[in-house]
Amino acid sequence: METSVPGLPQGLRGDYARARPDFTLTQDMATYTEADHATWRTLYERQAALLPRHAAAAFREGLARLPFFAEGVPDLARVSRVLRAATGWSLVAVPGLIPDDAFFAHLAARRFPVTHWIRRPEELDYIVEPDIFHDAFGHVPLLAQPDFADFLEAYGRLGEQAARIGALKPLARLYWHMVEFGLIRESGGLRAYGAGILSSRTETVYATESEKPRRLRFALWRVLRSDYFIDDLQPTYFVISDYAELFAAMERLPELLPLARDAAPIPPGAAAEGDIPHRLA
Ligand code: HBI
Ligand code: FE
Repeated sequence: METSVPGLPQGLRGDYARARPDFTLTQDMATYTEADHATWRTLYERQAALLPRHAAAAFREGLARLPFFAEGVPDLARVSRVLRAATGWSLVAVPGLIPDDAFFAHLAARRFPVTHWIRRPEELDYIVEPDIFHDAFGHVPLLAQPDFADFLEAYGRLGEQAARIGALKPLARLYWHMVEFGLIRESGGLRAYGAGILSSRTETVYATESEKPRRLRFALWRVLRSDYFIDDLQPTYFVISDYAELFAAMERLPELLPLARDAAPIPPGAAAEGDIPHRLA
């Protein structure tokens, strides 16, 4: 289904014609085949085996609130009931990536957009566009963590402001590095909480154990200028000590966004002045 929607790349897989003006659509559980549920279970079981050693405690705690995730593609309305009770967040089904302004508006209202389709069996290990496994398995568990839930709403609120001053790029970097590929230092060592990491078998191990990538202490000004690859393992990861650090950083964004918009980007994997390395124990 080829589609062309202003603000989106060409050729996205989802059925955008079926979406409402806010890009939401109704998830129809009857449309998932047994193969879809089997794909979900295979991906779930692969990742579940890695979580005790590699995933942040908050991710594991969030997932424990969703035991039905082990059974197959989840009913988003059922997940929303659990999330609303925890942090007031809910999920909305979307056809896939949606334009920035719609995306920010949903986050600002504590609604997380979740792609309704799942990848094909032959795409098990790598997929270009986020599917329901990336969005629901990767992003949802942390929405039950109060500080992270607050941060993501605040992030959404800043999106509208950033769009007005042409500073979406630094904001997208913040999302990429700290929502998709964030690491956290816990008593048990270095753990992953980012959705892009925890929805990928290879990156879950690489991000937390490989000697190859650069790992730096989270610093907002550094992250806002740090460019990234979208189709490879990350050469640089940023490490927080707690999720409140992310929420606290939001109050400096209005001041830093225009500066980061005009600053020279830091290439993926490069070192920069003032970097504080996080050393693997
Ligand atoms: N749309 N459905 C969906 N999911 C995302 O994660 C997403 C998006 N649109 C834009 C976007 N992310 C990024 O540009 C954010 O940095 C805003
Ligand atoms: Fe994502």
